[in-house]
Amino acid sequence: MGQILIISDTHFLRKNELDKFIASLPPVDGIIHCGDIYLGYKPGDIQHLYICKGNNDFADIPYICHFTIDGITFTTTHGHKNNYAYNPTTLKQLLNEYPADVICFGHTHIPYLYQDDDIAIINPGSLSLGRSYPKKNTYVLFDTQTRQAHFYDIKTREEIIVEMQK
Ligand SMILES: [Mn+2]
Repeated sequence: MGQILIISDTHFLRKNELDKFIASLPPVDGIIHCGDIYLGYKPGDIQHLYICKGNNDFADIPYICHFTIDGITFTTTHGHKNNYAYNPTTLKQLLNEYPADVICFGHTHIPYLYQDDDIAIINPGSLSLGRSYPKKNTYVLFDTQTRQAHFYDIKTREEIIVEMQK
């Protein structure tokens, strides 16, 4: 059963803390980071990482990433441009140029899940500076077989329910 880790807005979590978190999970087939990683990040720092550039990132990384893991195609972008993060369904505009099964974004630090027949849109929330109420720092494990996103609280490691938007 394949799993893809989706995280975002790790901000002040340092590389060793991020490494420790990743090592605490069962092996995953890929790691998607939706932007705003630690200061000083350099491409290649973390293996199997697909990262797009956030408004707090200075490394040479792309604003939009488009890639396939386990037969599932992802388009990712941080979401601070074009107000995407605050109107997530407008991210569908990217599909013309970057066709995908799943779009991932970040920036709001609030978990989000949209699903229709064509696309899933996912914001995993922030791993270190959650802004949901009650406040939780969260991540997503995406099951490549069922194509379902499962959200987890990093503190308790319990699954949390994120209401699906339609
Ligand atoms: Mn941001």
